[in-house]
Amino acid sequence: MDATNENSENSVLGQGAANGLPNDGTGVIKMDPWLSPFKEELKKRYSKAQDWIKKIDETEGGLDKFSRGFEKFGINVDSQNNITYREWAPNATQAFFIGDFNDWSRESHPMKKDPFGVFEVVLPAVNGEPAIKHNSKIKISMVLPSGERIERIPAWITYVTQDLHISPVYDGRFWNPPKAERYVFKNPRPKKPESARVYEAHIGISSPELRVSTYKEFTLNMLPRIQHLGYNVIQLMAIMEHAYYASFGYQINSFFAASSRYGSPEELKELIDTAHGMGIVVLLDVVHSHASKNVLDGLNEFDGTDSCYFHGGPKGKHELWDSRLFNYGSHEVLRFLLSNLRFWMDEYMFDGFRFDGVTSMLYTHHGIGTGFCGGYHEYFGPGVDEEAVAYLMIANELLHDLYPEMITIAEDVSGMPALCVNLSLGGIGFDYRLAMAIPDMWIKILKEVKDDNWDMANICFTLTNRRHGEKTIAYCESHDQALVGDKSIMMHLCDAEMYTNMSTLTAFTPVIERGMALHKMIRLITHALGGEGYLNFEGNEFGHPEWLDFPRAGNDNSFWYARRQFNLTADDLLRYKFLNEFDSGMQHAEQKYGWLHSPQAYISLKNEADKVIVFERAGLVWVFNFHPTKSYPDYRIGIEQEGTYRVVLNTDTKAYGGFERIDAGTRFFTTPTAIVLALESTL
Ligand SMILES: *[C@@H]1O[C@H](CO)[C@@H](O)[C@H](O)[C@H]1NC(C)=O
Ligand SMILES: *[C@@H]1O[C@H](CO)[C@@H](O)[C@H](O)[C@H]1NC(C)=O
Ligand SMILES: *[C@@H]1O[C@H](CO)[C@@H](O)[C@H](O)[C@H]1NC(C)=O
Ligand SMILES: *[C@@H]1O[C@H](CO)[C@@H](O)[C@H](O)[C@H]1NC(C)=O
Ligand SMILES: CC(=O)N[C@H]1CO[C@H](CO)[C@@H](O)[C@@H]1O
Repeated sequence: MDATNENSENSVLGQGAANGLPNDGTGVIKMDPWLSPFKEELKKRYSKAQDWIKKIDETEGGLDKFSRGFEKFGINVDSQNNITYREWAPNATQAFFIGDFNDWSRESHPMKKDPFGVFEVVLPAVNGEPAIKHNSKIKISMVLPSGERIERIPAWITYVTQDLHISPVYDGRFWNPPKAERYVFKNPRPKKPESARVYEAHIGISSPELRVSTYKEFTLNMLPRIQHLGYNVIQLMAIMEHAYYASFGYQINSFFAASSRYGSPEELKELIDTAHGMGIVVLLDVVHSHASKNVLDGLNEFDGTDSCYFHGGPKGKHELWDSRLFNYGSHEVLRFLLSNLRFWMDEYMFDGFRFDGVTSMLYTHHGIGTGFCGGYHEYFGPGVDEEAVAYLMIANELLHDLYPEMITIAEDVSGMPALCVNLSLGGIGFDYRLAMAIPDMWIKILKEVKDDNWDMANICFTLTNRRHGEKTIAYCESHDQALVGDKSIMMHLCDAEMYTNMSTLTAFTPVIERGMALHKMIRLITHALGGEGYLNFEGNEFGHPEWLDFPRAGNDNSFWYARRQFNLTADDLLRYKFLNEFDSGMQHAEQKYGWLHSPQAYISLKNEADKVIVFERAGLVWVFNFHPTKSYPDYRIGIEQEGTYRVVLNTDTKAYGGFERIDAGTRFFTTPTAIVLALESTL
């Protein structure tokens, strides 16, 4: 997008017309005629986004400039080391810049207020050096109309630290390392992967040790592991600074700060650059759905009022999450959030975002107490927060325009139509949505259904029930399933026997044998049928035991469950290594055959009595036998393309901890097993 382009409205939004489709937000009706009763609503949505863009063009010189708010707001250092600090705090009457640099004087550095509520102060360089030392502590002190004094951490601050020995309240820091200490990126961003194989990770838990792991350790230990497994996308959770570690990153207090728990900003840059060098793209979990209600070190009551960045009153509060809700209809909030996205892209070289809590953003009821049954009326009308919809439309359009290779993923449980369709057609513009119904299905089956009662048709239906023309990322379990009082799928399958019977020195028990087989099959069928992308939460690739629980008062601040026991796979005498190698085999097979970016599977057989599922995708034939006891020699299946097929992936192979009951030469497969066959000519 070009800031100087007078006509950027057309360059942004004119694509629909060029395709011969209506240029009014209703193009998506061509893809889904069921949307036609909502034509007027679609038009309204589209024109709301368009009006915003027009207004920003007129008042701010275009979206590009508008979304580089970090060049104007917060603390900026110019080429001659003058420091300028600007802050939007419309309801404060006076403001002062305070910190170590002026011995916290509440008088010495007053700021000037402009008619838009923006305070400004310039600190000229001292002998050519910045007037504030790198990493020293700073704050803003403000006077309210009542005369009351309040102190806040700058809203656009890029580094904050917490010293729990002194106080849980964060210190704002001026991050301005000398040139020699700044990380310099070496690798270009990799190309956007055709198939997204996503490894969802959390820096702090990424070691077996009972402490918070670091960016450095992740770079050193985790990146090679993820590369070996064959994932091409890393989705980093809990990076934006969050005051409460146990919130899993969901109570953000400083939106522009990378969490200092794991190390310095430069160390996070090194992590991302190193991943890029391996051809892996890195996505940030961005939380724009809500914010921490912290006042002293958050955005809450920033200028002393209940509103500022948020809606005032009950509309600005999320009851269940006990947090604040942004006012997406405010010009300055829009600047803050759009600039936040660009900051992570430009400063850290992230390759895109997983937008957290999209359902909460889209609806005024935030999805609380609402079951979405798929009736289209649920997606339009008064239940929808059209300001949030417009925000997400603009964010996606801006990002894809500036960074054509970037990826956005929506965490939405509601099934909002056109969420992953271009704005030019009237969509909200995400690349992918998460298939949140799939993990729910697996947990339900594992909790409630006996082995011989698994419903083949229902499994196939849930795995393939998705919107045509919109891409979905499938997963068996994410961090959610490990966190909310639940446990990992492997733990559901094997429970206490994981502690005693995973040794390769003892014979398979029936529970471990079945559990390992099903763990591989559940992943494989989800991978193959469930979407256009696949996601794994770190550790589950090798059947991580137990669950996640972060240190908090209720568990005596224990790290016991706030870690990932990667060394279980390094132990040659344990069976976890087989599950790990299977995951690697599965990802690499996808890399070779590209089923995720091939058209949906054609399911040729769902046999409830035999518990057999057969389908074809990407020219491969997939055969699953879920039967707990039966094997089928000489089972006949129909195949689209005749020829000689060979096994390319077999859950029962010895390398994956199986029995090798099917070898490539025979036509047998046995309980419970899955094989993937490819035409010999493609091997
Ligand atoms: C904030 O200031 C504006 C402009 O001075 C005023 O109109 C508004 O009522 C104030 N809001 C609050 C909550 O005090
Ligand atoms: C820095 O401040 C000095 C003194 O106010 C001023 O003369 C100079 O132009 C400023 N430098 C830049 C790059 O704006
Ligand atoms: C894994 O590492 C943890 C912590 O360093 C250690 O306590 C445990 O014994 C190790 N387990 C294995 C199987 O190596
Ligand atoms: C959506 O836009 C992207 C690029 O912005 C383009 O590659 C893609 O073909 C578009 N899709 C549709 C359905 O127009
Ligand atoms: C074969 C084997 O090691 N079986 C053990 C599985 O675990 C139980 C206790 O949970 C032991 O009693 C078995 O000996």
